Amino acid sequence: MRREWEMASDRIAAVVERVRREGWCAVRGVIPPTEVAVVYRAVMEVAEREWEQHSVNGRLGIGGLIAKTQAMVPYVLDERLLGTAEALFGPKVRISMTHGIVTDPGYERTNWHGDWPFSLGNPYQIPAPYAADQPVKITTLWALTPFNATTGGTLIVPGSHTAGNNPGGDIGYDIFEPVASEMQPELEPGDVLVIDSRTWHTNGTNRSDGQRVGMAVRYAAWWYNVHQITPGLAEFERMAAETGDRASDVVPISREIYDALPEKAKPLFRHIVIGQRVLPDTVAEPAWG
Ligand SMILES: O=C(O)CCC(=O)C(=O)O
Repeated sequence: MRREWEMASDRIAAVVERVRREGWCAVRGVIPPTEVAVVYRAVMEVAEREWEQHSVNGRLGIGGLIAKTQAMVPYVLDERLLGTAEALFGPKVRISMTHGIVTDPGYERTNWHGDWPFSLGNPYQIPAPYAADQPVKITTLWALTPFNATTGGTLIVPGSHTAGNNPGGDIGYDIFEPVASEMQPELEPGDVLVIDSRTWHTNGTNRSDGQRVGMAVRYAAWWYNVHQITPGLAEFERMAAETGDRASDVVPISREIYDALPEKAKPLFRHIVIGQRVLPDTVAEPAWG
C-alpha cells in the first residue's frame, strides 16, 4: 500500500510537471467549499474599506493583503502549492506578494503581461529575451467567486512561459490583442490557478452581473530580491523619493501578526516583518562570500 507521503509527492509532481511543461495548472479545492465563504468575507471587508479610495474603473487590487487579513494563511500552506514552489525553487521559498482582486460587472480584459520581474517596462526587471529557462516565481490566482468566461476569469497563453518575452516587452505584439491559443480555465470558489509568472496572462471581461473576487499569492525563490517593493527598506524609499510613487504591493506586517501565524507560515512572511533590527556581527569571519 502506498504511504501518504508518497501520494502527496505524486500530487505535487503532477502540478510541477504541468507548470514546467505548459506554464499553468488548476489546483482544485485548496480552500474547501465549506470554508471558502470565510475567506471571501474577509477579503470583501477589506475591499469595502478600500474601494472608494483605491479602485480604478471598476477594479480594486488590494496590495499587502496579508497585513489586512490573515484568513488565507492556512491555505497558502497547501502541499500542492507550497510543494510546487519548493520543488521549483528549493526549500527556502517565500511569498513575495499577496493581493485581493475585485472586478465589477463590465470591467474589460486588460493587457497581456508576465508578472514582475518579467513585467517589462519596470526598471527592476529581467531583460528580455530571458536567457535561461529557470522559473523564479509562481503566481497563484485564487477564485473566491467563480472564474469563467462569463465572470472574466484569468486568461492565459499556455506555453508562453518559455517564449523568453511577453507583449509588455518590445516584440511588436499588442498587449491587448487576443492570442489564438489563449485559454480561460474554469475555477470554482476555492480552486487556484498556478502559473509560472512568465506565462502571459490577463483578466477576462466580466460579463456577469456580479463582482468577480479573487486573490493573487506569489511564491518566489529564496534569492529573489523584494527589497525594492518593501516600504521602509532603503531601496524602496530611495526609489519612492526619486519617482514620487509608493507602490503598495507589499505592506509590512507587525510583530503581533507575525507571531500569530502558524509556525509553518512564518518563514514565508518573515522578510516583511516591520521593526527588524540589523544586529551587530555575530561571526568573526564572513561566512557567505
Ligand atoms: O484578474 C486576473 O484574473 C488576473 C490578475 C493578474 O493579471 C495579476 O494579478 O497579475
